[in-house]
Amino acid sequence: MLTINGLFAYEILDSRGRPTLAVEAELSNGVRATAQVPSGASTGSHEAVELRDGDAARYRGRGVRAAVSNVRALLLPSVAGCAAEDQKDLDGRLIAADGTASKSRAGANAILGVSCAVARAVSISRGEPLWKTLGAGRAAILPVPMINIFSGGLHAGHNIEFQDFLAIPHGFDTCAEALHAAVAIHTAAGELVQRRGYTLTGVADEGGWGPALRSNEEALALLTEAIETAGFHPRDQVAIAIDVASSHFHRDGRYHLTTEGRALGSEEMTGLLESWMARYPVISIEDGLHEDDWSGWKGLTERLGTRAQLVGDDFFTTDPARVRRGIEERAGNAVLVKMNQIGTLTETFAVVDMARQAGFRAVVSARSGDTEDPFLSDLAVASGMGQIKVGSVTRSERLAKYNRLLELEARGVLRFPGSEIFRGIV
Ligand code: 2PG
Ligand code: MG
Repeated sequence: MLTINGLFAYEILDSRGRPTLAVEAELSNGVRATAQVPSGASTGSHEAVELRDGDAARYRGRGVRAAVSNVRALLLPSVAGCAAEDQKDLDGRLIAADGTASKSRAGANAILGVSCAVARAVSISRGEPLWKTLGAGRAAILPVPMINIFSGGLHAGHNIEFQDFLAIPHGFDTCAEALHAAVAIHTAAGELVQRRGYTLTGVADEGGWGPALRSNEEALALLTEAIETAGFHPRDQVAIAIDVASSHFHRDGRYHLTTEGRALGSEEMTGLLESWMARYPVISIEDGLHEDDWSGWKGLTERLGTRAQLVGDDFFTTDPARVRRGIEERAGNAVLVKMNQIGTLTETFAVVDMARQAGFRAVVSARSGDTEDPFLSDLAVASGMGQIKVGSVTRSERLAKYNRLLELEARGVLRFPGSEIFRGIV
């Protein structure tokens, strides 16, 4: 039996230059493997707790030395000598060692690092690709990427309110062709905004363009035009997804579209999204309403649910209990899956399996603060849900994930489902 021999954790920096953890696991056969932990900026208030030191003298309080020492002092004693291949047992022990509902004692960042490092060490020990170990028999497929072209909100200095305008290159036979289309659209979009007189100074948090556009709708119009300019058919080949991230501009019961000089209620927001779906090839809307607006979400789903993927990110926070409620109350019809929102692989897969059984779609997602670790690509493949969201096609923490997908496709074992994933809405 393969058992856990040791854990070694250290502080590293994420793509924003903020501290996060790397955790190395060593198994009884001497195999060692490391996993790096991602970190969000537009976080949902129901996420598991990312433990930060709070020492203002280091990284403005964002250091993770306490989480690092928790790996050795708190988590290792509860898993040392335990079976490495029983992920459920391992994660159960980590959750018990922490002992809080929000994982605030050890830190979800510390726990996730251990959960992922052990899984990777097991895959190396078995001589199999990580996705195979993670999938544990689930039908694996390559995911269709959802690629950031324009950023707003918290990821681009609040230029516009909506956070993400993304291309979904689904009408292609291979993942490589889908990525080729995404790069062409990203380039065309950059040229287009410059021709319209906007200045582009570098890239936003996830590698997309972050121009100070006049309105949210302008981003949709420009993206649609960029898809055409790059030579693709909007909707049939390349559709649009938006991450409204609406909790982050919701105050006193209203959605404040400051750039547009108006504040909307839930129903008006739903109406606005519906009108944009009619004018632009939008097939996926993430966090269209506030994370605690359950009745608004039910109305949104009733009105748009047969025509669009309505994704809960801050709304579901990869929490099995919240996803179950969404399924029962018909609030939303898709889940954004972020490992660090919940803190273990076992709970992450619980959400994936729950989504699949309920006929929900699922999008496996990176964080805006990410690392060069490509773990996420194998997770997306293993999930079998056919969608991944990593950010744009620049910045190496993003490319590490796409390049892993390209490698997996080149090896010729996995199928790319393309448009099949969006049957009924494209
Ligand atoms: C999101 C993510 C990724 P963050 O809102 O979907 O784009 O952002 O990691 O900042 O929560
Ligand atoms: Mg989001």
